[in-house]
Amino acid sequence: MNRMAMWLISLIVLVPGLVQVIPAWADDREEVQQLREEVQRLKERLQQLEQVLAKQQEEEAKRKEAEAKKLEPVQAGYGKIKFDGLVQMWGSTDGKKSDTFRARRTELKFSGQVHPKVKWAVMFDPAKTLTQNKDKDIVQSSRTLQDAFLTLLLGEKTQLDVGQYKLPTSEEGLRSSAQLDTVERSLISVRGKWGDIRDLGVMLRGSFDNGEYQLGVFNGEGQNVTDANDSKDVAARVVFKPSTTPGLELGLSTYQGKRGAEKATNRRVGAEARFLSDPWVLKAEYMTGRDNVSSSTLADREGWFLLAGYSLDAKRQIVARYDVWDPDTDLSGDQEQDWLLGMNWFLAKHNAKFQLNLVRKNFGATGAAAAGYPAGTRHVNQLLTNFQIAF
Ligand SMILES: [Ca+2]
Repeated sequence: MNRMAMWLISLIVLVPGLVQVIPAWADDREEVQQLREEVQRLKERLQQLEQVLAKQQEEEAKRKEAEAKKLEPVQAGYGKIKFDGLVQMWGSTDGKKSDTFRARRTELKFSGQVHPKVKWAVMFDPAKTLTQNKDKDIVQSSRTLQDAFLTLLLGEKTQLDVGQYKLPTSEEGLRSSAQLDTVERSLISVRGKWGDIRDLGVMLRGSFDNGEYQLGVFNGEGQNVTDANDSKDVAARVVFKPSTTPGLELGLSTYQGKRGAEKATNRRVGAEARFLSDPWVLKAEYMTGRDNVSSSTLADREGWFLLAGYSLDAKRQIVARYDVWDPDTDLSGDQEQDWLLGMNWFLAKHNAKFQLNLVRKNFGATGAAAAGYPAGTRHVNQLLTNFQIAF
C-alpha cells in the first residue's frame, strides 16, 4: 500500500507541473523560430546597407577622380592645345674639330585648334646657339623661334598655312628631325642650306588621290626677319605615290627667289625618290641651283645622295649613305663626298632611339675650308652619336 501511496503522491505532484511545462516548451520553439527569422531579416538588411555604402564609396572615388582631372597641369585658354617635344643629345669626334657632347635640339612645340577650320602651331628650340655675322649683328635665323603659323582648313584635303615654317623643298629637309634615318641630314641641307630651311609666307597645301602638293610665296630672307625687298619668292613641290607600286614616292620641287636689298639670285630645282618596303628603305634626292655666292658672282651648285636602310628586326636598323655637295660646278676641287655607315637602335621607335654613324668625309683639294676644316684637309673620319627622346 505504501508503494501505491507513493505513486499517487508522485502523480499528484508532477502532473500539474507537466501540464504547465509542455505548453511552455512549445512556446520556446516558436520564439526561437521568430528570432531566427528576425536574424535573417537583419542579415538581409545589413547586406542591402553594405551594397548602398559600396556604391556611395564608388561614386565618391569617381567624383574625386573627376576633380583631379579638372586640376590637370595644362589647361587650354581656349580650344584644344597639344604639347610635343624633342630632345637630342649628340656626341661627336673626328680628330680635327674638338670632340664634344652637344645638346643638338630641345624642340618644344605647342599646337592647337580654336575653330573647326582654324589651327595654330608654335615651335621653339632653346638649344639653338645665338650667332653673330661678321658685322657683329645677331643672325636672326639663329634665334630660338622656329615654327609660328596659323592654318586655315579650306577643305577636307586643302589647307592654307600663314606664317613661318619650312620651305617645301627636299623631303629629308621637311621630315621631322625626330624621324631622320641618320644623325645629321645630308649635305644638300647641311652645306647647301637648300633643305630644312624656314621662311615667312603663305602656302597652299593639300593632297590628291595619289599624292600631295605645296605651293607658296615667301619673303625669301629666312626665318625671323621681315622682307628686304618687294619681290616675293615662289616655292612649289609635288609628290606622286603611284597606286600601282605601294611604297614608291616620286617628287619634284622648285624655288625661285631674290634675297636682300641687292636682290641676289636663289634658284633651285629638286627631284626626290623613295621606296619604302619593309625591311628596306631606299631614298635618293638631287638638287641643282644657282646662287649669288657674292654680290657679283653667280655659281651653279648641286648636291645629291643615295640612302639605303635595312631593318634587322623591330629594334635595329642598318643605314648607308653616299652624299655629294658641289658648291660650284664650274670649279674643280671644291666638292665634298661623304660615305656613311650607321646603326639605329629603337627603344620605342623614334620616341626613344640611339643612333651611331661613322662618316668618311672626302674633300677636293680646296673643299675642306668651306666645311669648317683646316685648308688642305682631304679626309675626315667622323663618329657621330645621337640619343633622343620625342614625346
Ligand atoms: Ca623678298
